[in-house]
Amino acid sequence: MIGLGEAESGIAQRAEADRFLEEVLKGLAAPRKAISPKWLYDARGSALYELICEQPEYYPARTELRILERHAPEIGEAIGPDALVFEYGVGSGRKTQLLLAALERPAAFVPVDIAGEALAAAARQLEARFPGLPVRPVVADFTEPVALPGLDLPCARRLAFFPGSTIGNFDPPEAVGILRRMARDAGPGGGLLLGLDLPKEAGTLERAYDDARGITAAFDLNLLARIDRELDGDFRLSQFRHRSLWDARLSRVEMHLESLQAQVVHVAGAPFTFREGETIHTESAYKWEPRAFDTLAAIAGWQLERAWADDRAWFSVRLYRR
Ligand code: AVI
Repeated sequence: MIGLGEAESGIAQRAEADRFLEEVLKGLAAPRKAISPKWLYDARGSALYELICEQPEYYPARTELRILERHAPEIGEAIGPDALVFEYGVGSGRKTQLLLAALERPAAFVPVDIAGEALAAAARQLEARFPGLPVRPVVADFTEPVALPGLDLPCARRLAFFPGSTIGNFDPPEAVGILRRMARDAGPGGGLLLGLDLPKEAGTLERAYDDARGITAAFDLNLLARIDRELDGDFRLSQFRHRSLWDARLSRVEMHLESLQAQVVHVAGAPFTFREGETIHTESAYKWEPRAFDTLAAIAGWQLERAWADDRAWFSVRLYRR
């Protein structure tokens, strides 16, 4: 694995813990409390996210998978042979397997993720499924502007793969930064295959982020459990509830944790006061009109080449070229 040795990995983990503390203290002290969604994904959070993807209300995962299944041959043809594929963030691996199976002679696969263990497991699974395919995992935070190793692997073209509508979890300026970084990684003539969730009726969107079984609520509340465990917090989970809200003006679903009473919570010894009904904003999921997103992608150097959607036009898989 292209990544860190044991000592460096210990240092990296401590730096990550410091950043978590710093961001939580800053986010809870802000006039409108907010914590970045990236902290939702500890081991339990990642497992809960996989479960969310199986809930009937959470349409994005299965809709994207169906588009990839249905159009795999055309997608493979549009990308072309001998492609070196980068994937930013590892998921359950089903989409990756579909893509790699659709490609003619993929040159290599380079998954990029901050979670080293999940990355190594995903790499082993792919090596078993595609014998002979070079798989070179890179432990890195893809939201940071760091150049990737693995760019020197021989190939006819490079493809950045960014499924799941994860781009929707970033505010537009951050999204441009990430798309620019991918454009740099892909190089001239490179491609970007991206999953994009589209705006739709408010109820459908709010239910997708607040399923009846309470899996999304558990995923959101797990952030407080993580703060208690890792940052010496004293959040009482029973005193907060999960909420999902569609903001039509900003075209985004927001996840919030709402305080059920006036209370004081401590993190690493620092007190934070909550009013009854006050919330911590924990995630935004932007739902982009395709044309508006293409304009954003163009700012980062990407031109739309092809797009595929489901019959209801709820989700789009888009191929861009540099
Ligand atoms: C990872 N990301 C694309 C998911 C989304 O739909 O925004 C995260 C998620 N949050 C709640 N449900 C799913």
